[in-house]
Amino acid sequence: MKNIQRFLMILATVVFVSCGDEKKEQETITIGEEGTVERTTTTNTTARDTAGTTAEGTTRQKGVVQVNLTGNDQMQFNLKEIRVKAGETVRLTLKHVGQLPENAMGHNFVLLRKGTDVVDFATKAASASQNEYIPEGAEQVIVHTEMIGGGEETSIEFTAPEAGTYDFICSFPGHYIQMQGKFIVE
Ligand SMILES: [Cu+2]
Repeated sequence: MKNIQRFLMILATVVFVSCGDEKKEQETITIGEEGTVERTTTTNTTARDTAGTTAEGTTRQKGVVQVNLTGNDQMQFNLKEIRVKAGETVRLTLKHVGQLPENAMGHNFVLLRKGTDVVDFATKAASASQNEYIPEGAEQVIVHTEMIGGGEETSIEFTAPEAGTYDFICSFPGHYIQMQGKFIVE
């Protein structure tokens, strides 16, 4: 009996100590330089990604809008909608958060001109395996990233086109069915 009491007391002490440690950690974060504040904002990204809705996955800094797009092994983009403003500089980072290699589960981001027939384009793209599934000289493509595999990341920078709604897809064969969304320029 006495042993159990002693054990409980020790447990209480451990919990107390770890609480103290946690607090200390928080204080350290708060004290940091201005940059730390930004990092705190970045932490919120996790919540936004989980929500997976509008205008999210984007942050603005010094006139550049950063879009954080991810693709996974289940053929899914994290964003169904990307919103930017006409003429602003867009930096889009595509991160493959899965593990499968490029030849099995490659992902890219392809922004298509207004009025492009997505199915028609994706069908042509599917046969352009020698060119990372971007049809040679395709006029429908405004901009695209390279094709990447699990664990890889790639970025492109471009000027947002005129206002309107554009389609974006992953042009790996068959992926566009799930991996497509709206790129909305306001
Ligand atoms: Cu893909």
